[in-house]
Amino acid sequence: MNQHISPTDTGSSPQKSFDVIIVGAGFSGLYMLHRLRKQGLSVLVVDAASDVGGTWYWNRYPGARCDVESLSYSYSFDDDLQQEWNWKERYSAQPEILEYARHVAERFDLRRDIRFDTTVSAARFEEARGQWVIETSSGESLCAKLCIMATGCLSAPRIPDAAGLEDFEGEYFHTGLWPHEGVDVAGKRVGVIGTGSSAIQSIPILARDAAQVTVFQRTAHYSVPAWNGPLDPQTEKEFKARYDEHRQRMRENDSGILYDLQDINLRAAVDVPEDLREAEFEKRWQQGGFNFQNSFADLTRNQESNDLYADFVHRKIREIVKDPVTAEALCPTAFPIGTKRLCVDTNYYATYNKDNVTLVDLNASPLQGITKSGIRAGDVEHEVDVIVFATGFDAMTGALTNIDIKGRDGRSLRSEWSEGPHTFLGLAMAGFPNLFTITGPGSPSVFTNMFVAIEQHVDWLADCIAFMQERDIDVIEASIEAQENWTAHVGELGEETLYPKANSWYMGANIPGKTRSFLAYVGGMQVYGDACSQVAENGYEGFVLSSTSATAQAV
Ligand code: NA7
Repeated sequence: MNQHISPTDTGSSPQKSFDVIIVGAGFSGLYMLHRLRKQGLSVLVVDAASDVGGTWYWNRYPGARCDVESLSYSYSFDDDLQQEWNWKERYSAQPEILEYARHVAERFDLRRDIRFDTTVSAARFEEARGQWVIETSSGESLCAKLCIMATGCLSAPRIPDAAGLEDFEGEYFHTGLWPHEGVDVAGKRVGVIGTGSSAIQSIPILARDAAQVTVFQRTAHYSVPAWNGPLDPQTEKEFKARYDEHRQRMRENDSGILYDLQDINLRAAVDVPEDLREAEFEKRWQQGGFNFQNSFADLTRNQESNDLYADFVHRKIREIVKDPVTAEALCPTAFPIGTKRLCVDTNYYATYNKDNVTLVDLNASPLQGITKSGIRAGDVEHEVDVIVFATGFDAMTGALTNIDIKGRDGRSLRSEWSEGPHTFLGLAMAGFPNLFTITGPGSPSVFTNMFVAIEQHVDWLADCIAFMQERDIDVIEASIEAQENWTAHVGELGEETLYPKANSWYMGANIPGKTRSFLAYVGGMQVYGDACSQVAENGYEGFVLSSTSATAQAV
């Protein structure tokens, strides 16, 4: 595939034509570059950011931290890398994860093939040339035979329409676009809009530093304690001694995550006597993190069991939060627990016991808009100096539909997805030849440890591209039949769960006007990985492969 293209040296040359262009220099893009380079391909990565890291480059809000434990949330592809890198805490904070991304970029000499500060505005497939043409915001055109969107699941931040924001005389920030120099809130009055994971992580830190924090809550979210702390060197040593085995177990379970005890309790919560059930909830609560969800097997499938989980957390909230009105407002009731991503916190609920923290329940006092000096909810104006929009993302599809992607015959991905995304395996779309997505909609992505999902996709894609190289295949495209069958399957699996009961970003329901659909594959990482392997073993069944070369082998 690369014989017509000169070797890449993007650092110094104005080269504009490549075998592969990868959009995004987060953990997907970095590993994809590493793999494809080893296959002798000329590869360029472009990213809007000024450095590597993707999500972890942008999300620098106070308290930003991964909700998957450090020893699991990292690459497994290089044993020296995983042995040598030492994590500081049980759950890594954003600066450390960003440092890890930088370390990987250095270690594998990746930067020379990455063009930073380059936003991709459009990508179109030119059928006659068999090339993707990538337009950047600087007006430059780049082209490549293959285009891989490594654009992330939570990378299109969204500030909701807030009447009057333009008149606000203070400062405002979105958590996902936090200034790199930080924000000094000392002595200031801060208003936080939103109570999802980003808010739940940042509120305790803001409350420590600011004079006053007022939290504007539309929907109370469930959070479990992280019990974060320094990573015990002995634990790390023992884990690393069996890293390969642990990684294999991660790939072979639904969530891609390992826990201390565990694993998932296979009984249904409703089938267990109350005292044993309480003991199980309590044990998992004391372990911290997502393991709480594994107390029983039917959390997201049985409303009756789900209610028992919810009741346990409600009681915890009432125990922690001293003011009964605030405690009641913090008890989530609008959706089954677990159907919006569970938050993992450090002192979130206890923060409401501080004198300088106030909760405004937007159900009782709806958000009216922003004034010159604050936020109006109901008939009260709350004066603030800083507004923090912890209002989330156009998740799963936003980073892709923000790019004007045009496939065969000029068809637009935005239009094709106006009623929800249709993909084959979350990897490819019919009508968009030689275009791939890493952790795209319809793949497990956010339902698993992202590193497990990323490595599985990148490995699969690298093998697929090697297959194309070996056989002189120029064009690969998902068939419409395979795509529609897969999309229906993703939706059907979702409908068997309680997830559709929540207005969550998993369902596309957090964005006004976005069609409600099930955006990720809920069948588990291993089942999904097997399905991908099967497709490859059957000669990329479900894809149409073609070649312009007379020497190409039939497939
Ligand atoms: P989330 O989880 O989408 O949370 C966004 C929050 O912002 C949520 O509480 C929303 O309330 C709230 N929101 C959004 N729009 C509005 C308006 N217009 N008015 C009031 N409140 C609003 O985003 P995060 O950044 O916290 O977390 C995203 C993921 O990153 C998280 O799941 C982890 O995986 C890491 P709503 O619930 O929609 O009523």
